[in-house]
Amino acid sequence: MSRIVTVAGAQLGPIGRNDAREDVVERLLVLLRHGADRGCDLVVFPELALTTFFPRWHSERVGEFDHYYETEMPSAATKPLFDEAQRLEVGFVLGYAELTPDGHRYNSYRIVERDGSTVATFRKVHIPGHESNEPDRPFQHLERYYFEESPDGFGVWEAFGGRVGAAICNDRRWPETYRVMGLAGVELIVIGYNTPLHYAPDPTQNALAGFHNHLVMQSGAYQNGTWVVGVAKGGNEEGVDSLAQSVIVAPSGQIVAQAITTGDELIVAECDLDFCATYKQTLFDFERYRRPDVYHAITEPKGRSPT
Ligand code: CDT
Repeated sequence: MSRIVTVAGAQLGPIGRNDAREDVVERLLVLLRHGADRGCDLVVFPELALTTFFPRWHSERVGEFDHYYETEMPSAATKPLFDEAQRLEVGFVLGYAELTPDGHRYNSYRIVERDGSTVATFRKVHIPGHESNEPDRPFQHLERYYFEESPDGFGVWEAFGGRVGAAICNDRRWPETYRVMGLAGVELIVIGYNTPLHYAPDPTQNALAGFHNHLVMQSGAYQNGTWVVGVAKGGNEEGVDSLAQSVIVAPSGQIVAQAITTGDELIVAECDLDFCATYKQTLFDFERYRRPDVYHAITEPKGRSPT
């Protein structure tokens, strides 16, 4: 049986701070139907795909921004997306801000199968930026004010005929993200991101944003023998330029599809999950070649290791 999964990265352009959820969902539906027309099994949307990237603003109380969070999924506004995807028999991955009934706030990714069933809800592990207002910045990156770190870590789930994992934005920069999922046999990792092109703590990195984006996803794919789908919310959103350049990366580390705009755009690739074995059973045969006996510093508590 073929294990080819046709995957779309559904890149989004900017979402305004006052855009209605219903209007955003209409944009998602256009991309979803476009994906169905191109024979896709799975359409991957970016991080925080229903709202503007609100951590760029400070609010006196976190609760002032409750309207940017989802308290149920699907909600009345997002149900049309779930219904249409099920009708079209297309799976999808949706990024949103989650406010749980007991008051926890997560940056979340819902993975939905072609039959409408929920595969998993992944919560962002590495939360970047800062905890309190820093008015000297041209814009804030207050993710550490608005979101908690996932208590669950990374998962790999049986879905779409293979082993699927997820990460969100800053997670993609960390090698442990891919390796933890690689150790669980991941074959397809979906990643959504919002990456401002200006990095206030060290603007010398600005010119390298596109390079670093591809560097980490290509190396993560190659070193773990997995497909990686990286999907941006790009363009100029409320005055802040964000990286686009969504990509689909093969287990060889090669980019097989890339967005050419900074707006709503679908990129598509036929991902042969059996191609993962080409790398998992040779150069990166973990059972044969890894040396976890000398990697202990990786899981030691924070702080410089003596070795
Ligand atoms: N959304 C997100 O995680 N963005 C970060 C921005 C850099 S940290 C201020 C990223 O790693 O792309």
